[in-house]
Amino acid sequence: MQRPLVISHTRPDCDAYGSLIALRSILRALGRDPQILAFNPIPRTYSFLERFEFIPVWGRDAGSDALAGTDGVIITDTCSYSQLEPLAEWLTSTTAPKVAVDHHATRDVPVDAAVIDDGAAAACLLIHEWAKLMEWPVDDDAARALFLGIATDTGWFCHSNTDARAFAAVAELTARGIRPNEYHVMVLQSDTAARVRLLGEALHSLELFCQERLAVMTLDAATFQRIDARTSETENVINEPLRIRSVIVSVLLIEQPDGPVRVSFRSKAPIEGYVSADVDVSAIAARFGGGGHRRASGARIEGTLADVRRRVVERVSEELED
Ligand SMILES: [Mn+2]
Repeated sequence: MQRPLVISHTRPDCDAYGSLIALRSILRALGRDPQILAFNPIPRTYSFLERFEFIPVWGRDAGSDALAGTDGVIITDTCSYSQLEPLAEWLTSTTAPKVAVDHHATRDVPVDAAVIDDGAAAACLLIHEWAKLMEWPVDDDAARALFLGIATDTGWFCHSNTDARAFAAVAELTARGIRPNEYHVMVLQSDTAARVRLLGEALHSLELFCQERLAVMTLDAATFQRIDARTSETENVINEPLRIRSVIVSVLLIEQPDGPVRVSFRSKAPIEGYVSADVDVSAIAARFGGGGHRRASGARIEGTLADVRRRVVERVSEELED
């Protein structure tokens, strides 16, 4: 691959943007001419990413012409057509070899080579380990991007995917001069007022089921309009009900003006003598045509908000009553 195209999932998170940024600089240092493409512009909640070199966006900065010289495709932080929609058709027809770098359990894109490990906390962790193994040069920008991907995908080193591997990687990256607190401020203390109001609306909608073990929040399209919030500003809202001692599963339903209801799932990992249930939310999401991780997953479900909500509550309740 001399001119690989590097892509990641739609509605990119910091792990997706971070892996694009890191792969671009690593590939360049290896003498290649990579082209990275994000499927959505950087949302205002991630404006700190503008401190990095420009990230071109499909449909805005690049179109089909851009695919012409591509002699390979690197897909990172996903490997599922449903998350690669804008190029899904092209991916099925191109003869360019494909490489996946992914830490998700669900996959349906056939690839020629893969760095896949669903035990890795982040795609950025896999890139860090891969580069280290191959002794590829990682410049300061790549290091910062990798740190961001790992820090955010582990929920700032709190989620159940946080492990020695993740800490070892961030220890090495931090030793290069990264100041974690600066990123904490940029990522977690840089919300718009609308986003915090959105959190308030979500909490206001909170309902508990199954002896308060299931938390369900709903955000309808009118709410987004009323408080001038965007659907890209819902990140982490779903984690808030997990503060409740009894809650094992948290569900957030988001009504999109046109299109299916977006449903996210989170579950607490079992802790001996403290959290008894072990709910695999990727399996629940898969039942609705979605996917993800055991503790964090999502699906897009056709139907009205009320109808989707009823079906989801029914399905998760079955799981919790087992
Ligand atoms: Mn990820």
